[in-house]
Amino acid sequence: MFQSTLILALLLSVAGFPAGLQAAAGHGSHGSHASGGAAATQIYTAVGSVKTVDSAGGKVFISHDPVPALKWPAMLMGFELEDPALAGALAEGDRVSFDFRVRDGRFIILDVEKLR
Ligand SMILES: [Cu+2]
Repeated sequence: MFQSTLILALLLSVAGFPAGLQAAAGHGSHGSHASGGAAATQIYTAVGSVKTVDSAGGKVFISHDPVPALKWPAMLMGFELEDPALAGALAEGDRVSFDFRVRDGRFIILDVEKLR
């Protein structure tokens, strides 16, 4: 009786270690753009230069500056536009600040603002 109580107490203390130690989402190399699923609802902001606008596909390729919150280096990558109409306001060479969300390995721009 005493022993099983002691074991239970030990189990509880082991289970109580800090649970916040999740691995950071790995961006991987420039090519892979892997993402963790932990922060699906978080919105990130980045700055970059528009390289290609795919209006029909609702996508835009942006050469973005580093994104410290995601441990991303600067790189050229594709983003989807949550509202494809956003593509109409963008042109190659635009310097933009944009908000995006990471969901299921996809990078979805919610809002774009032209700089200067
Ligand atoms: Cu990137």
